[in-house]
Amino acid sequence: MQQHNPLAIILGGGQGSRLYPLTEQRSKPAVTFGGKYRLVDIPISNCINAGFNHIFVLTQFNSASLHTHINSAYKFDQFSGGFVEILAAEQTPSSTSWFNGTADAVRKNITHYHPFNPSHYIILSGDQLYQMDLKDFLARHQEQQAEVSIATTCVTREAANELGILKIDEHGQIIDFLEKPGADKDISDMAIPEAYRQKYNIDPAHNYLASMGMYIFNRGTLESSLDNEMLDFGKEVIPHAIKNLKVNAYLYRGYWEDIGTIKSFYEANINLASNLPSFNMYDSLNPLYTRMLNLGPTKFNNSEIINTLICEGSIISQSHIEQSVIGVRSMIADHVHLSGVLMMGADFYETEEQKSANQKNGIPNVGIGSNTQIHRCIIDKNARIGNNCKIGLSPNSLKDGDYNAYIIRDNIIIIRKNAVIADNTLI
Ligand code: ADQ
Ligand code: ADP
Repeated sequence: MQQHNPLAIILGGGQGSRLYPLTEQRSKPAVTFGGKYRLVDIPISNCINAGFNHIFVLTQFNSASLHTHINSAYKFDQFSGGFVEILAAEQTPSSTSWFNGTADAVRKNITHYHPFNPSHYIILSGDQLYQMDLKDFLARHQEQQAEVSIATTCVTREAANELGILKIDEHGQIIDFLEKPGADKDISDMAIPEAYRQKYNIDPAHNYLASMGMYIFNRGTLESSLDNEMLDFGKEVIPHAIKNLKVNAYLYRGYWEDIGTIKSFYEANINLASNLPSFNMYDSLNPLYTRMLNLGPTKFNNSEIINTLICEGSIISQSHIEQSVIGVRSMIADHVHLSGVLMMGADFYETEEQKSANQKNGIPNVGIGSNTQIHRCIIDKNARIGNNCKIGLSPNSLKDGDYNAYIIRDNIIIIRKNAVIADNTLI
């Protein structure tokens, strides 16, 4: 491979409104995932596993929790020279506004990249689940002598609605691009050519090539592509590059999931607990890094656990848990029944004094009280759920909306961070 010194830029999110209320108090990259990770750990781990350890994360909302996580999780030794640094939107003498789109976010921070003298910029999205060999992505970019490369995946017509769709010729050259065509537009002429499909053995149901929102730019190419007023990669910079530059489509064949909505976030988490998860967290060559916690092993007292992930430091007593992901420091009392629950866990343990005070004040302890049953629910951190509650057991009666302690979206109940759900509550 040729010499290179790539700089990774992770687009850490606009407001994250589609993941609300999980993004009420934290930025999207800081949302927890798999009970012990944060979303940002995924692109950062892919970079580190490729040996790309100059990493910036761009964000603009609620970045305090993200700072805490990144500062405690990613410490490089002085010899590697690696770093993960957050660039939050800031006012400067030349710019007083927020980031107005992905390209604007990258442009506004350009002076921060120069000291590292990058050969390439690798732009990654902060809310996707995948394991890509980014070394291979860069190697193909160099081999093709491209100025820009776009990572792509094959999708169905339905999935194409909300993605950037690339039209290629039978040699794989990109000839057109359409950002998020929607359901009504006739895009049949954008379908992958038969010869290309056969060459790569592509399932005929997945006959559109979608941009994964991940790009490699040569250094000069990115800087000149942003030397204008364009605000967004998908809507402006990429279509313009396709018309004017040598742009290569990199075909990625592994698992990839955009986890920007509550529904896709919930399903991607619960899938981790299935018999054969789509995302492999047990690959010693591609570990998923996160913050180390000094927690005791999880303790099960006479419980039944089926297809479930349970993270460190939890105590579970005489309960039945299935198809669920249970985060760190989860306290689950007697005779609880959980199915399809993503419980994010807790930031702290309560002392015996705190528990007595809770009892005096009629507040449940952090965790889940006895005899409670919960189905299809996301429980954010430090929530207090009382005894004898029935949550989500009648999915047909759930109505989307904001009910203070919890909200309902796509038939999924989301209990807010620090929320209190009193004994005997029915949702
Ligand atoms: P989207 O993901 O819909 O489509 P966008 O909303 O621009 O595009 O978000 C891209 C990434 O940037 C996300 O991780 C988002 O959180 C982050 N982001 C958005 N605004 C930001 C801002 N102001 N500052 C920092 N980060 C910000 C894109 C492409 C499509 C492609 C899909 C694949 O435009 O062509 O198909 O990704 O998911
Ligand atoms: P989130 O994890 O919800 O994004 P933060 O990262 O800001 O939020 O909060 C987690 C940190 O705050 C952890 O380090 C945790 O130890 C600490 N913390 C939060 N609430 C409490 C509390 N009530 N008591 C003790 N520590 C807490």
